[in-house]
Amino acid sequence: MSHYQGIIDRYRAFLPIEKNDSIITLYEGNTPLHESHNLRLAINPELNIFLKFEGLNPTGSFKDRGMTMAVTQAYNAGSRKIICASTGNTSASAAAYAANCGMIAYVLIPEGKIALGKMSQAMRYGAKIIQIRGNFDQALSMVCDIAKEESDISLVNSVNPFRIQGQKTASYEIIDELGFAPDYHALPVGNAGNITAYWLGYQEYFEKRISQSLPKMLGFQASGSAPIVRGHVVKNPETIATAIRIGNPASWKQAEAARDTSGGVINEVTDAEIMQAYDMLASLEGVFCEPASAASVAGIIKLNAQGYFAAGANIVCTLTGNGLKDPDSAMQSIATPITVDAEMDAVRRALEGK
Ligand code: AN7
Repeated sequence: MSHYQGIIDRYRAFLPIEKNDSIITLYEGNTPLHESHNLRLAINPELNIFLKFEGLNPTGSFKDRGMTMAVTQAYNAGSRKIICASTGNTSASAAAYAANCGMIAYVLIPEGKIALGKMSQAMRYGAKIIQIRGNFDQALSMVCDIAKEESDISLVNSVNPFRIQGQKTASYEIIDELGFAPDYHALPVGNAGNITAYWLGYQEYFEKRISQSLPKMLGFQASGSAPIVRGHVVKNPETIATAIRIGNPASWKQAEAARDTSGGVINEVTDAEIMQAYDMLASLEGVFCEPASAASVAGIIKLNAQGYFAAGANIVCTLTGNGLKDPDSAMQSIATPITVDAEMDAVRRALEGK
């Protein structure tokens, strides 16, 4: 078949996949690289700002790139059970890929701290969901222990190297589409798997001379959940961007290495800055991402205000998840629509703002 078959099929030569492996795919990847115009004008007309909209993956987040790899590997190794801790998106993705190949997905989530859309996805895909009275970091520590003790259960958090392998394909797509690597790549940082994966992808294309330069990696944590910025574990992380409410990232060292080797930065953005960028993306550009995703754009707004970027810089921001995931955040701090009688006069008056 010649139609699009997902990231493993497209980038098989760059991935640890055996010839006879059955591929578990939901046709993830191949997401748009949106060239911003109104947003760019609002931030700095001298910058070129591209948005890699990962919210258009099959379960609505970038996790699908990693999950097709992790689940394919587990399935072909004979495993029929997977487990993960999650702030929401990983659980939705794991549940979907497990459903697709008849596996059981166990997910541990922090009670009350995952967005409604993600919770409803994990439930409908049929995951076995356990809510804990605790946070993501505690959930991750527990699932790591369980996977160590139970040899028939495969761990699919990003500590699983196959997740990173899948997620690096987003960098390939960007270079394949632009024809060059951007000068800067900005993304939100939670457990720090994705910044690790993007940096790996950029380095591989550079080493193979497919691209001629490397971007500076710019990672952004929410101020209330910014362990890498602070230089120590945050015991009780808080942020409106629940996806990145993480106080002890598993790939901490790798994120620092990506920052330092690329000459980039890992910085923080406040919840207010995140929500402002979230609003700008939707209302100026027509791109609706979830709050955590907007941390990438909030971050470049902050750096731009400090004079960080030279004119003409090419910047790619990853928008990691879809705005529809989190209707509660969407309905916050915004005027609710008015209701009128179903009569033309009433509707006309409303149109005129009376
Ligand atoms: C929308 O789902 O950790 O730095 O358990 O859902 O690779 O962790 C989600 C993370 C950014 C941070 N944006 O990525 C989970 C989880 C969104 C996310 C991140 C997440 P990493």
